[in-house]
Amino acid sequence: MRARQINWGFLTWVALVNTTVAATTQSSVDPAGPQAQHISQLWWVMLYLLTGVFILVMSLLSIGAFRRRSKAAETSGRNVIQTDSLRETKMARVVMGGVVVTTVILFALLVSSFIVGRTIYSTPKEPTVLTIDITGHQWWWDVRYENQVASQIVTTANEIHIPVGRQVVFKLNSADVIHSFWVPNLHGKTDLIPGHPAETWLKADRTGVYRGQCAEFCGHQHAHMAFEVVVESEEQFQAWYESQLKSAPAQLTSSQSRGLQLFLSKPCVMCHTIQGTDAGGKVGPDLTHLASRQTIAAGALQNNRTNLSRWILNSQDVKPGNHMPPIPLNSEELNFVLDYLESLK
Ligand code: HEC
Ligand SMILES: [Cu+2]
Repeated sequence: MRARQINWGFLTWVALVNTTVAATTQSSVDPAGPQAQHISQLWWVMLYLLTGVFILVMSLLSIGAFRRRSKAAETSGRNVIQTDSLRETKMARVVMGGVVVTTVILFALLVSSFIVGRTIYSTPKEPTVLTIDITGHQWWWDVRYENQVASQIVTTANEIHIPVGRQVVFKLNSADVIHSFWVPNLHGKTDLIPGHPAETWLKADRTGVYRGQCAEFCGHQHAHMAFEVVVESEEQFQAWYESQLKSAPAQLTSSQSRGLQLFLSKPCVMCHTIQGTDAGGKVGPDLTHLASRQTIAAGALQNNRTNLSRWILNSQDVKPGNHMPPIPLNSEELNFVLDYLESLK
């Protein structure tokens, strides 16, 4: 009775969590782009085929186990030698048949997985109009939209916006160890290897928010190295891009400007960039549009005031081992800094 109650509680919890994060999906079998479509088709083919093989093998095994017992009872005392040689030729045929069928099935799967691999990692078909540079860091993602004009480059972190139906090229690199870029709804994995730039492309067929994550163990906080791909209409994407190009607001309330002064006088300035201010650090994520992002610390926390203050006071509590040290601030200072960070829309 007790166990059952706990289970119901657990199920309710799962249901609640699922409804709160329903807007974001992460699933390889719910494809939202051509490459993920190929991968999920291959997955279903394998599932159906191998389920068939499993059922067949299990049925034959049960028949064999059952038959053997009755046959043994039947043949006891008769001409055992003749029955044995007959049975042997029969067995040899069955085994040969099994080997042939297995080889054919495995070969078919090998060929189809090879074809899918070639197709999804093929060179882009359309001329490239949007290229995004992704740099993996322990344990967050630096995101930079390429542009020939320096003032048109957008830099952000852990949240990638792309327009629906357009091919997007990703250039992947790592600042430290090997990471892997994986958005299951959109594409397979591509590794980020330090000093060895990789390139891949994808295209999303429908709008939505698709969760991605690092898929190569990269140290202590590997599990907290997630990101979101926001697929939106062309207009929404353009509007987002325009807003990301802007520098941090210059018109500040008095508490916000106290916050900025604190940010610039504390170690924060050494590690973070805020466009339009003197902060130009490159160790941590660009904070120019921090308040426009859904999550902080690579998906570890929802982006709200409570979580921001938890993070700033002691990020080591939230994400032990991450590369941001705890910064001592009294509660008045913390409030100023939070007021300022919340203005970075
Ligand atoms: C030694 C470098 C360093 C210092 C100093 C530092 N940070 Fe960070 N900060 C980081 C790194 C690295 C991350 C990413 C951590 C992660 O997600 O693993 C980060 C993440 C953040 C984030 C979350 C950003 C996001 O989009 O996920 C905020 C907000 C932030 N820092 C604010 C501050 C503030 C405010 C200060 C000063 C009080 C500060 N940081 C001082 C390195 C630093
Ligand atoms: Cu990782």
